[in-house]
Parts: sequence; structure tokens; C-alpha cells
Amino acid sequence: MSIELYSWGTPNGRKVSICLEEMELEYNFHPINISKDEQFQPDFLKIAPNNRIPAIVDNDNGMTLMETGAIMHYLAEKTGKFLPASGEARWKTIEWLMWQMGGFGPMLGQAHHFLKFNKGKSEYAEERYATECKRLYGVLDRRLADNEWINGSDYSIADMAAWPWAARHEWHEVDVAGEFTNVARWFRTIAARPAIARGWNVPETDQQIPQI
Ligand SMILES: N[C@@H](CCC(=O)N[C@@H](CS)C(=O)NCC(=O)O)C(=O)O
Repeated sequence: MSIELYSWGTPNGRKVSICLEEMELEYNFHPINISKDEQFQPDFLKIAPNNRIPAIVDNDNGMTLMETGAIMHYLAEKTGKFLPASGEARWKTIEWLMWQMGGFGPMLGQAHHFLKFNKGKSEYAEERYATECKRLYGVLDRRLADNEWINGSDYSIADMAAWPWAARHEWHEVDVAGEFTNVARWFRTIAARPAIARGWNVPETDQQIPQI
């Protein structure tokens, strides 16, 4: 079992490198430097037609996959790890993975665009995405008030999907420790896992895992 990983050191990229590390899969890393527009290279587009990182190729069957939700679901089924085989916990994992893909990622990314990289250009957009970020953190915080893990029973791909986005809390200007204490507890528990440190550092970087 080995995987080719095409990625970069962003929240979406780290979702998959963390997943591969947690599942103890062998993989070869191929950097796609999005600050140099390498995501538009024709060879990469054959694997990732949406020109976004990350993407994988499975050497067992030659299949290419883009979109982190699909990649993580696929790897969980391939290995039988971090996605319960049946029952409510399986569907809660998929439900919250979809929630991350549709909200706790795209909306946080918009907040980064307006609050960190283009501050002062649109008061309306800053307000809109700051409010949406806090709403999403509130949703996650309430889920984690009664559950140690997002799916209600075990650490799963749903946690691995949301965690790298919460790691960027300073970029979207959310005071997690002060306002979302259940998220803070969950974040710190996951941050201490050795596979997180390895997956965070793909590609190798001097960026430390942000503290909460
Ligand atoms: N829905 C996609 C989103 C992927 C995505 O937005 N990747 C960003 C980096 S985090 C990217 O490749 N950006 C390059 C660009 O905007 O051209 C997924 O989950 O894989």
C-alpha cells in the first residue's frame, strides 16, 4: 500500500498528510507550491482537475483523487481506520466531515482572505466572515461539550479534517481559549498526537503548531 501525495502546507494539505500519518500508510510527497501557481501545471491538472491541492494517486490501483473529503473517506475505507464500519458513529463521522467541507474550511478561508490578507478592503466582508467563523466555532463547541470526539465515540477523520483549520485560529481572529473552551480542550488533545506533528510538517517547515 503506498500513496503519492501532491500537496502543500495549508489546512487542506495538512488534513491529508495528517490522515496518512495517522493511518501509517507509506507515501511519497510531491510539493505543489501554490504561491508559485504550480497547481496550474498540466501534469498536476491530470490528477486534480480543479487545480487545488491536495490530491493523491493510489499506487495499488492507479486511481487519482482530489477533494480532501473524498480522499479521507477513501483512505479510511482502504485501511479500515478512523471511520466506524457501521452504525450511528459512521454516519456522524460522514455528517461532520461534510460539515467541515461545506463550512469549517471554506468560510474560514474567506475570513483569512479578508481579515488577514486584505484587511481594510471590505468592512462588510470582514464582518460577514468573522461572524460566520464564530457561528461555526459555536456549533463545534456545542458538539464537543457532550462528546470527547466529533463523531460521538472515537477519534476519526472528522476530527482530522477540522483540526488543521482550527490551528489557523489566529488568522481568522477567533479567541478559542477564551470563547470556545470545548474546542480548546479537543484541539490540545489532538495537537499532542505524534502523527499530528509529523503530518503538520509536510512539507518540512519552520512553522510551529499554533498553541491554544
Ligand atoms: N475543497 C477542496 C479545497 C482545496 C483548496 O482550496 N486548496 C487550496 C489550498 S488550502 C488551494 O489549492 N489553493 C490554490 C488556489 O487557490 O489556486 C478540498 O477540500 O480539497
